Amino acid sequence: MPATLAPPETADVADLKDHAHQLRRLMMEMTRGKGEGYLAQGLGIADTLAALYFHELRHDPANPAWAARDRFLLSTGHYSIAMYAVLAASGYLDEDELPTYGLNGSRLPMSTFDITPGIDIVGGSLGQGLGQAVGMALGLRLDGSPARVFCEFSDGELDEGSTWEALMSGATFGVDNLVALVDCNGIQADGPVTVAIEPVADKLRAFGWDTREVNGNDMQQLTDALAASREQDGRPKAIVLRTTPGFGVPTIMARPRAHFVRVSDDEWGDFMEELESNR
Ligand SMILES: Cc1ncc(C[n+]2csc(CCOP(=O)(O)OP(=O)(O)O)c2C)c(N)n1
Repeated sequence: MPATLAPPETADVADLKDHAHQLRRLMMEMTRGKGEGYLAQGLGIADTLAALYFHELRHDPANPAWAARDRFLLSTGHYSIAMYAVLAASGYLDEDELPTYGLNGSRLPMSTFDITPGIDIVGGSLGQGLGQAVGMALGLRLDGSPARVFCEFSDGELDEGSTWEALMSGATFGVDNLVALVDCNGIQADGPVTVAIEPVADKLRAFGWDTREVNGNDMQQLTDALAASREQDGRPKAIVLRTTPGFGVPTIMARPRAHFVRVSDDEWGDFMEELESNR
């Protein structure tokens, strides 16, 4: 990845889909090691991370401290499995380290921590990421940096007042170098979302954010929305991602409670086959 902030060329959607598939494979293998993990959310957000790390983000894994790099902040710390997959696939981590996911003493804890190369914020306490992203975007702008900040947060984090405070401050400060990626996968810890968060996109627009809504498992829609988010018009950007937990593995997609997935040894072969036949 050249150290440049020139706008990326047109997205190679087929190539990005291959990257997303590879991320899903890595996540399956990671969960296999421990027999459990936050796999469903990871499979759901894989397309977004592939679109970011292999297309939209200006970053350089060989020079991770590059000051002008775009930042990606994962607010939903338990989506860590997806981060480790994309950090390994893009060269920040060694793939050999991935099987340590969630094990004692590992640099890859089940919820993100700043001990992991490529992870910028601690994410275990939900509802904190967007506020940090607004501050970071503001700081970069004050420094005259061309870098942008991308911040994922979940529909569960829309239950948190701190997220709405951050939405208001982002609009107040007009941080158009910030893109919020709102993962609306429809589930929280105990099953479907029951808090009245909808209509999410309309609410974000009412809060002053330039908002798009996409199928978060459709690479073309994702890359189009990311391209549109480059506009510098004084408004922060938001993309509402409608993702499917377990995407790519129908048996996991069909689980009514997919927040934390346990898979027994004899199920793995079938799951991997499902993943390969659904690419
Ligand atoms: C501030 C805070 N409150 C509660 C929790 C406990 N918790 C962990 S995951 C989770 C579910 C959140 O739902 P969502 O973020 O939508 O995640 P998903 O179910 O899609 O994985 C909760 C409540 C937490 N980590 N942080």
